[in-house]
Amino acid sequence: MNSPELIKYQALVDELNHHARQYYVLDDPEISDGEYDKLYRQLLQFEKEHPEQVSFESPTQRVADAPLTHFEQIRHVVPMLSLGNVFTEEELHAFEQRITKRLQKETGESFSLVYAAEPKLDGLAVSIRYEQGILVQAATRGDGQIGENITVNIRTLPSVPLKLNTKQPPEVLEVRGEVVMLRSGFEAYNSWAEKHGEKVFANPRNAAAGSLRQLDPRKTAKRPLSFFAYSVGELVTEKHFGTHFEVLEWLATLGFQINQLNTLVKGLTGCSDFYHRIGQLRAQLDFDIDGVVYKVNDLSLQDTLGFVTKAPRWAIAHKFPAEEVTTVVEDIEVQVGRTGSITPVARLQAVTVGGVTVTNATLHNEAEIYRKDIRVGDTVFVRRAGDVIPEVVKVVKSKRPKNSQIFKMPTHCPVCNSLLFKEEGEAVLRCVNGMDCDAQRKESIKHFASRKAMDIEGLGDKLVDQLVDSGLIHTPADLYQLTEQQVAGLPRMAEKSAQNLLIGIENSKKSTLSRFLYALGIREVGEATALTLAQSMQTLENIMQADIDSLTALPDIGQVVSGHIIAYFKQPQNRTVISQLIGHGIQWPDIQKSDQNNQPLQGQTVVLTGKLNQMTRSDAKAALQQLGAKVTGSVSTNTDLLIAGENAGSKFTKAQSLGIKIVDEQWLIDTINQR
Ligand code: I6G
Repeated sequence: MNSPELIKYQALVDELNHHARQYYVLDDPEISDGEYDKLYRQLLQFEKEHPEQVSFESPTQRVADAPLTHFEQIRHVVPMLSLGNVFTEEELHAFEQRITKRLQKETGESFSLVYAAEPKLDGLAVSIRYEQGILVQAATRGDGQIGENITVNIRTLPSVPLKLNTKQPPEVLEVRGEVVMLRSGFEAYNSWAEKHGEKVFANPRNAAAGSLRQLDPRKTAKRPLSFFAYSVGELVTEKHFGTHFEVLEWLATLGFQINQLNTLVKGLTGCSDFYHRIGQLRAQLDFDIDGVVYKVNDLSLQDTLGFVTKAPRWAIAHKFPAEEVTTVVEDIEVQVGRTGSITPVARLQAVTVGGVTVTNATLHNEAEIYRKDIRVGDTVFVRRAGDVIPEVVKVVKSKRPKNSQIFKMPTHCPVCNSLLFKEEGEAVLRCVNGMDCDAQRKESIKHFASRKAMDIEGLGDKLVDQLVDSGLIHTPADLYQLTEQQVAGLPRMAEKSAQNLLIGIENSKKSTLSRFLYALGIREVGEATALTLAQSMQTLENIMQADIDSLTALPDIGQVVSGHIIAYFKQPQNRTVISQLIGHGIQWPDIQKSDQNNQPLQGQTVVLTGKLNQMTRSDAKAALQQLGAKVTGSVSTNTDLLIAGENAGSKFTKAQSLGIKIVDEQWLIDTINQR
């Protein structure tokens, strides 16, 4: 392509991106659909003739043309926190009292606070990372520490810019927000799906979640998803912001969609008025919401307030009451979990609540049933809030049948009949028969195959039950010896499904050490612990041989978890299954060894503040991580070290008041050079 042609091509890319933004982000189209399609066809023609010149920004480049095998795990550099909740005006009042008191104590001043108020969208939280203005990664929230890499899917959303709309992009920007399927899009998608024999979704939230979890981005691209930005994670820029609202306004200029209903309010009255106004608008909105969010608008006050374990002190979600309906308890059964925990479950007369048909509700544990006095035959109120398992709120005593019986927990496991135990200080009863109990065996295999573990496509819960009941498998290792003939011979099993299952099993062999560890189902070893074990110890052999001292020396692993890990690897049958799995070809890439002896900041929590002169912030951060440090955004009692550049502000004073060691940029450079 000669250069005038290239210029014309780039202008066409820019023009199409501009119109897509007007349409999808600003809801203010400047041209008709037909005119847009005409320009798009011209672009396709150019690109067909000059494939070597295709720009990464071109709207044709949003959709990758090959499916993934599974989603890689990503640790969030800045954790994706959750929000505290309030349901009543009294709780909201207590929130404001708490934070104004704290601010007064910390600063000696009294405040009447301004809040940024916004509707709380009921979708999926994601984090989208830009480096030098280019979209490089997108991840789900996951458990807040570790999410899944959904970059190829997020790229297909027209409301997500592939390149930030600015000539001076920040070095790093992580934009956080919610992906939703608009109600209008949801209705249209479901009627299309019904006509074409595709899966119909129960509600827009499930539709958004299911669409982002598609391994084939070509399918995600067909789903009408929108992204609304609400905050930032890691941010490396020369720019300074005084308020949360300024950050949102900046995000809007960069090309992100910000909820039009966001506004600033004063004090409790402002919050409460906003809550009622949005509550009244709720039914008319084109997106589902489950409440509103208030955030202290002043960023320096946010800094002063800091965080509790997993949530900011300076923000709160004011939730709408969850829908409650009445139904009848037809039976109470107990379920045996993967680790033998016994959970009572109410079987209910089918009822629709929160847009979903509910037939079961958890009763948590024995004490909860007795406290609420729930009996078979009772009419009960059932609640389903967001994504959580439905629960029984209370019994309508006036409707209780005359001859109803108090529910009694069983003394023996309903599956293997062994005697149940309750450990001291625990609320739950347990079956301690381990893998000799068919229920625990099945649950362990389901966990092994699950999405965040070995991610075996095509192996649903019912199929695991069938495979165990028919005697085809006893352990996860047996999965890898199944033949198509065996699977196809199961009742109600189509040949195609049998083939798909074997492909899913084969694909799962390429895994990672952390997924494999998580899949083993060791008590209290969740995804984050599995990742810590894998990254710190690098090989399975090291982990299997680790003693209590080396395990408790790792971040966030205490005596109890270490005890479970050691006990697990001591059991000969567990070691046998592991060696069979590896013998069947399960493998993972080597983990890069970092020299622990050469990590002078190993295990330390470090905060960077102020302007650095000799290195960029992202280089400083990367260097600190290489030195073994965990880099966080705010100073607290957990901080070990503050690196203060020029004009360090409130973080400096806070670190001083907490007696935290403070060093300058030169100290960091000297430490790097001494390695
Ligand atoms: O503005 C928000 C909306 C929803 C949030 C948020 C959220 O969670 C679903 N979470 C956080 C941690 C923040 N803002 C800061």
